[in-house]
Amino acid sequence: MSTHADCIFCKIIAGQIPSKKVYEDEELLAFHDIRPAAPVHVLVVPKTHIVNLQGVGAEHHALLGRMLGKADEIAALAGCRPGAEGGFRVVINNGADGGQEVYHLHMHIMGGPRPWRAG
Ligand code: DGP
Repeated sequence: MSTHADCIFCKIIAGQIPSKKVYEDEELLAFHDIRPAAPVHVLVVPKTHIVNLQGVGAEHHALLGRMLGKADEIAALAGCRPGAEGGFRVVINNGADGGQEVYHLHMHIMGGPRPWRAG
């Protein structure tokens, strides 16, 4: 597993910075966003340090698929409502033009009753 000493999400994964955990397995961690943009706002991160989707290698395709495949389960654990009346948004920001602030790949899951501010 690759970690970066100065990466805030690697520190959360290592337990060096506290977080409100929603889900954890051997490859992924999900925790509540510190600056929620929706009533439910969690981040799903791979435990291995991947910067973002730019230049991601084929060796990570299965892991990326798992992140998406786990989205519904993690959204439910976090409190997103099920079914057509509920649902959630998934966002991955990449690079400066993509508005990425933390350079450890993370998938935002946002949900809960509208209106909420994320466009
Ligand atoms: P992005 O713009 O996609 O890189 O979003 C980074 C998100 O990470 C932002 O919504 C705030 C969140 N965040 C930054 N630092 C921390 C932290 O220390 N703890 C938690 N829980 N979230 C953080």
